[in-house]
Parts: sequence; structure tokens; C-alpha cells
Amino acid sequence: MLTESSNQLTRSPVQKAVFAQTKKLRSRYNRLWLKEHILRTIGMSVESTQSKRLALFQELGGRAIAQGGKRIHVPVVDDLTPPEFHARFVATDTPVVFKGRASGWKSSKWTAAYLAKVASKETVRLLAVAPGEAKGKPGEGRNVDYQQIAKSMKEGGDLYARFSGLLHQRPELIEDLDLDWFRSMSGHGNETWGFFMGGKGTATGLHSSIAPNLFYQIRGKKRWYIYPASTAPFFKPEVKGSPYFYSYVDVNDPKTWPIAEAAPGWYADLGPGDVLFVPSFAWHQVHNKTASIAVGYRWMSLKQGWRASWIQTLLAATCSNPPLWKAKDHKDLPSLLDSIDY
Ligand SMILES: O=C(O)CCC(=O)C(=O)O
Ligand SMILES: [Fe+2]
Repeated sequence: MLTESSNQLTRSPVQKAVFAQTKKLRSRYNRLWLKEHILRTIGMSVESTQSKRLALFQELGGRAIAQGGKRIHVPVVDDLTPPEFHARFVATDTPVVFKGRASGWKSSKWTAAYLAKVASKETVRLLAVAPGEAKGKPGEGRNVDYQQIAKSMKEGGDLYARFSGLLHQRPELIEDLDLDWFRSMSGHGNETWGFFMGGKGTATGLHSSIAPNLFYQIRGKKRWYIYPASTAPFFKPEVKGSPYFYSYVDVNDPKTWPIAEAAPGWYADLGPGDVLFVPSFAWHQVHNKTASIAVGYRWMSLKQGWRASWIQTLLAATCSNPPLWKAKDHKDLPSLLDSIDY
């Protein structure tokens, strides 16, 4: 069943115009992006390619900003059958919010204190990947336990457990979720889980990765900004040979970065029980408006990745920072993210 708001446009007329008018420039940008990646990988000078790429970023930004577009809310539905979900959202790389879909699950009773108890033997590596944090400060290089995170949440501190493997370490927690629903929606049975728990004001900077995601908000409120994979040139992602794509553009600060509104994108405000679909390689930045607990269910689909962004699929497959064999076998995402040379 669809709610009324699902009738809203998934792209505004201005956003469609920005896409159409920048198509050629974005293709040119992508060719330079690929060239710079290859030059960097084989140890050659990237200087002239990089300066051409950055000049294109400026030109693209100018064109988009001149259109005066604004981000629109992600489409909202109550529920969808898996075929509906695939036809309307997965196949078109469009995000969607399943409003309150998970409200009745046992996991809605989870609290930070309860999770800290369940996870009393586990620790999580702190990362510095929020807007402006990453540069020159790849990670805080320390592990904390979940009691410390729970305390920080209470006291308004900035500790943030993110991309944590807690549900792999404590798989009994998965029994409190509706695993069959996740699997029927993804069409895959080989998932990875990311766990997020942090206080008001914690945030994750703009990034993009191949795995599509059904992101389940358990407690608190989160603001998401999402952009289709094809908007990458508007954000000049760093070219560092990493399989984790990230940008230093802060899309929560449109005064400093007017491209945040002008690049065709969406925002969504999630509350307890909401589930958000984040398509393969979609760019996203996330802010905890209150203390927050959430879980991301991800699957791997080369087909979805290639369709969303052949260039990022190629770049990820030929990454060197760290090399793919290391990235692929990593069970602990926070440590992997912390090992990247940003
Ligand atoms: O909630 C966050 O801070 C980040 C979530 C995210 O990036 C993801 O699930 O892919
Ligand atoms: Fe993410």
C-alpha cells in the first residue's frame, strides 16, 4: 500500500533540467576522474589532470547553482511488495522511506544501556569521518567500549560508534529484527550489518559505497541528505585509491556550499521504526538530531553497483588504499575505514 506522499515527484523539474544540462560535463569529469585514478595508481604525476578536473567541478557547480534548485524529500511509503520495491526504487536507484515499517519489532525496545550490557565484551574503533574531520586526522586510533558510548550519549559527548560489526559479534540481536523482511526486500541472503549509536550532534560526512542499504532507525532522529551516484562530479570526491568514496563538501552547510541544494538530491528525516533504502553508490551525509541508535542492512550487488556507477565500480575494483584483497576480507569495517590514508 502506498501513502499519498508517494505520489510526489522523485525529482523536481529543476533537478531534471540540471541533470540534462550537465550531462556532457559530468561525462568529461568522469573521464578525468578515471584518468587521475589510473595515473595515481601507477605512480605518475596527476597534477594537470587534477587541475582540469577541479576546473570542471567549478563549472558544473556554477551551472547547477544558476538553476536555483532545492533538495526534495525522499518519497515515503507504508510498505511495498518486493517486486514493487525493485521496479520503482531499486531499478531506478531512488531512495525511499518505509514509514514506521519496523515499529512493532522487538528491537524497538533497545536502549543504549541495554546494548551496552549485551556488548559488554566488545569494543569499537572510533572514526573521524564527519564533515571537516577527516582531513589530516584519519582516525582517532582508539577503541572504546559501548558503556563509554552510552555514557557519552547521555552527557552530550561526541563519541560515535558507526559502521560497527556489533550484530555480527552478537548475532542474537538479529533475532529482534525481521530478517525475513530484509531478505525478501534485498533478494539476497548474504548480508552485512552496520551498527550506529551516538549522541546528539554526531554526524557522518558525505560518502558513497557500492552496497545498497536498508537503514533502520531504532531510536532518536536522524537527518539524511542523499544524492544519486551520477552527481559525484558536483562534490569532487577525493581521488586517493580508496574503495570508500568520500568528499569534503559539507552538504549540511549550503551557505558555504550552495551546491548542497543545487545538486539534484533529497533529504529525509527518520524517526523510530522508519527504514530508509539507500541505493548503490548514492552519496549521503547523515546527522543525528538527537541521541540515536540505528542498524544498516547491506547486501552486495555488482549489477546494481555497475548500473548506478560503472566508474565507481571500476575504481573500487582497482583500489590500492587499501588493496581490494585486504578491503574484501575485512570483518571489522571501522578498522578498515581507519586504515585508509585520507
Ligand atoms: O548514520 C550514520 O551516521 C551513517 C550511516 C551510513 O552512512 C550508512 O549506513 O551507510
Ligand atoms: Fe554510508
